Amino acid sequence: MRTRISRLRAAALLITATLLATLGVTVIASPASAGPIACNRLSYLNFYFRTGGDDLRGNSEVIPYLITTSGDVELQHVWGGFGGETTNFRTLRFLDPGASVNACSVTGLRLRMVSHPSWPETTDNWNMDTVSFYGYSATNVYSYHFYAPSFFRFTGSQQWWPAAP
Ligand SMILES: [Ca+2]
Repeated sequence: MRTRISRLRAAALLITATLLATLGVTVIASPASAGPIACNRLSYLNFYFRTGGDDLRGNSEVIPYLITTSGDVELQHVWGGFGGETTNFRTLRFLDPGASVNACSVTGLRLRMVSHPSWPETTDNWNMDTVSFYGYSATNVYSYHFYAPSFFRFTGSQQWWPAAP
């Protein structure tokens, strides 16, 4: 009986340590508020992009990547236009439909803005005030949340968020 209890205690300690390790990785990877809600395979992500004073043109493209413990996984690309001072909603899936990403392996988000100016436009700039997303399983179970409150200005020479160190 005593052995059984100590095994249970050891299992509980292991689970606690694993949870803390998971949370620790999330906190270190990004200043954002982010983390798994449930360890389910993600199927789609509902994104909210808040634009500030400089719009994202209709011919500009945003390429999102989930940062995971086994590398970056590319999502479907997003196109503007996002008007100034608006919030735009997009449901995104993985670019590779066969990609398998568990919510508990996600540690953050990376975005790249690519401008495709048509003459006589110059390169687009975009002020992203906030970005958030909610990840869901194939059976619509809410499994991951991400929120980054930090303002960022994308330009032709600053295409990546977070900015390269
Ligand atoms: Ca713009």
